[in-house]
Amino acid sequence: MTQSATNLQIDSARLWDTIHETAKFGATPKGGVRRLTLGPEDKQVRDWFRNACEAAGLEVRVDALGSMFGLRKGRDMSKPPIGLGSHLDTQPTGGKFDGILGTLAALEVVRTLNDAGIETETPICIVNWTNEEGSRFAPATMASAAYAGDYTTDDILGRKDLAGVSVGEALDSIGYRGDEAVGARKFGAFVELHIEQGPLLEAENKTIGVVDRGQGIIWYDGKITGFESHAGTTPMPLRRDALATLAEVVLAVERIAREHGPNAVGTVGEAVIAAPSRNVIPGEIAFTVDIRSPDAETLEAIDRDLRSAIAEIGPRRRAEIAFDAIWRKPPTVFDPKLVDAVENATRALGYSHRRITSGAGHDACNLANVVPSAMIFVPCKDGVSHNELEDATQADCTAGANALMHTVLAIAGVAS
Ligand code: HGY
Ligand code: MN
Ligand code: MN
Repeated sequence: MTQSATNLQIDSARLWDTIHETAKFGATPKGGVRRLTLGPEDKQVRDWFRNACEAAGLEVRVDALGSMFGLRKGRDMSKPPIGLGSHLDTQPTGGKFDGILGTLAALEVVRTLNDAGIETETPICIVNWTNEEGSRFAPATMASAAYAGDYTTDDILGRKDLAGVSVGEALDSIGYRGDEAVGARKFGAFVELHIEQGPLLEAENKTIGVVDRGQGIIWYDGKITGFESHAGTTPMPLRRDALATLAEVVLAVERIAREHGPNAVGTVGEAVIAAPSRNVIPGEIAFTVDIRSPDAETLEAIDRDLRSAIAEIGPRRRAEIAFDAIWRKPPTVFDPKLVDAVENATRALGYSHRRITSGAGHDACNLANVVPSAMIFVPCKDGVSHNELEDATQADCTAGANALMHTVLAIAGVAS
């Protein structure tokens, strides 16, 4: 018996149970999730996801970078499927919703269509993209970026983590180096549901964010070389202190981002002293910088100002500062027609909503370069994410999944 698609609603309790069931893979004592890409916890959730997809009748394939695809047949298999999904890997201090909501909501859409006996005109394909977070291996969103042609598969397979393990070795260690060529699978469109990871929707009491743009991002790897020497015997004027030099760089990042605000941010998220010891003046430090703005010119201006600040700090502190941009993601403009489809589905469902720019990077921002793409946001508590306190409500997650489902139905069409 086919239920009418018009008033179809996802199974809220089942989605909520799924989110909390999979949160046990990498669960942390503080109630978060630590599931670094291609590690043992990621394998656990991948195996769970594969089984759930197969139980829902999907044909599951894995590509050469481990991205997972679950295909649900449509009446007209000659048409490229509509893609929906996100990522299952997390930050070291991750939460239960970042990426996970979008991937599990995609599964819930399939489960709901199955229960209702609805066949779509166009096939649909749910996706778990490998390594969206970019914490263990840089850059972030690497697999969808390779899918979109920004990197070769071999380049990404060779990227190494701090322990010197390559992406290829990590894929093999969990058995997820698939045989599908990266980018071979084409989509007719791609839609990603995600928590906002910012404060706007909650502050304005809006249920849905209709995402029309995404910030541009530049990531840098930096290395400061000073000179190790005795903390007790080296007079202050003679020191070449790499950590004190980094302190000036950190404050420059903050100052320059503020100067280019309000739509600009800058972060030094990693700093590793090569051979730390409390009575040795740090001689070598590796660090990272992340800058973002929705405006391409602002991003370039921050880049210029950062480089000139570093050119001044280094010589004055008699330290060499190597500073290389390793990832440049221009600002994203999502497909206007697909964004309208999200807004129409949201309005038809009666959810409060607003247009919004994504502050975070997402796989959909890469897909947008090769296929019409859009995103749907729901609020998260206090706008907090990349923190174990990350939280969202069942009602908002349900609303997001319903908006996702009706957007997909609108573009895929209902055959029966
Ligand atoms: O960094 C980002 O924006 C994403 O959350 N990985
Ligand atoms: Mn994410
Ligand atoms: Mn994230």
